[in-house]
Amino acid sequence: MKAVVATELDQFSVENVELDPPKVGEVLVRMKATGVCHSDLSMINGTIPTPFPTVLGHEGAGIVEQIGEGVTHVEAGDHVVLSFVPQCGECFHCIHDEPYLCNVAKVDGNLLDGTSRARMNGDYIAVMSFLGNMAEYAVVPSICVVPIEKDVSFQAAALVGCGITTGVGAAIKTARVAPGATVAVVGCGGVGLSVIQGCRIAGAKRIIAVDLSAEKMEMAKSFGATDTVTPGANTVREIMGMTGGIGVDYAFEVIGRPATIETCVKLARRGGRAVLVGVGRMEERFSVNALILPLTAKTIQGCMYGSVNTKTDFRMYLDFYRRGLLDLDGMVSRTYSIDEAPQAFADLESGNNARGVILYP
Ligand code: CND
Ligand code: ZN
Repeated sequence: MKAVVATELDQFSVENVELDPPKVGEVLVRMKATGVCHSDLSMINGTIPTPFPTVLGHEGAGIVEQIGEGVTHVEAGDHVVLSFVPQCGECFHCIHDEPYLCNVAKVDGNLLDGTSRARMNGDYIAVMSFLGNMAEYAVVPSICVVPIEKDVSFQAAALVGCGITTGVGAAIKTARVAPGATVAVVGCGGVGLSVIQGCRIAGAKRIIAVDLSAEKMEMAKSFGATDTVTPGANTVREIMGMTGGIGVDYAFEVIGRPATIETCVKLARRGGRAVLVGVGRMEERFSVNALILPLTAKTIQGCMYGSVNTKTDFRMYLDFYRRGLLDLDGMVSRTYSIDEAPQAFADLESGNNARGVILYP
């Protein structure tokens, strides 16, 4: 089968990869749609460390082709969304209502038993986040597979696998944005635009979008932003001015850069919150002076996967979509064949798309 593989640092290509059949507790999924997220690019460029080669892909939807022994919650023919975090239901975090932090297995490019099902040129290779679903098929842990109803398109469902769940969840689950709140969203790619939609759903009164791209800020408005600010030396002053010198209740950083993280900490009002969604490099540091957090009672909060409970939230977001609360169709700017993956990544890097999605026949 064809798969998009990060072969070495800064290199990726469409490769021929073979898959072993699913073992106990695993599922073979025929992919129908895979979203191209910045985290895929971050695996290629080393922002998120990974062994090479790695089959990319962590946002997608497809059809169950075959189930391994012991799998009972799905069967062949079911439509599913994949989760890039397994949810075991038994570890410390799962039983303490933090399933997005489930630590049933190490994220080392293998499946839960510490081995891979994917082979390239005869050698076993890694897969991204237990999935590696930027491929025609994927063998994944059954606890990463969530069945959905068959009435939604695969390209809409795919976004629920990462961007939508992370972004909307950052607003309504992680930060719990209150009705009437004022928010800033710094970085309006696929995830940031989803944060904007989450803030709109939560009833935020003012949603200030900040992105280098004017096109992205136009998109931001169509998803619910009430104001836009072009980033520059005066971003903080400008937004302070717009909020009567107070700052915003919640400032979401959705890029993963120290400078924009520091901006978000400054933008949060006294008692407000900076929510860090973007994933930066391990070597990078941001700085906050030692006086400011206690005296202003600000909170800096990390957001992992929109604090998702995949068992309930994937279907909740699809329900929001059916009811017209959440725009998924407008998030898909362009679709690609798997052979066009290099173009999809080029468009991600140049910021052309809200989301690009790879479709399979
Ligand atoms: P994408 O590349 O689509 O968007 C990034 C946006 O940031 C683009 O619109 C850029 O124009 C904009 N941008 C870049 N630099 C600046 C700047 N200095 N000032 C203002 N705007 C800027 O990325 P994405 O939306 O797919 O992903 C965004 C981040 O979220 C990325 O770091 C990704 O790894 C992370 C993420 C986190 C999680 C999680 O669970 N926390 C899950 N998925 C993705
Ligand atoms: Zn992602």
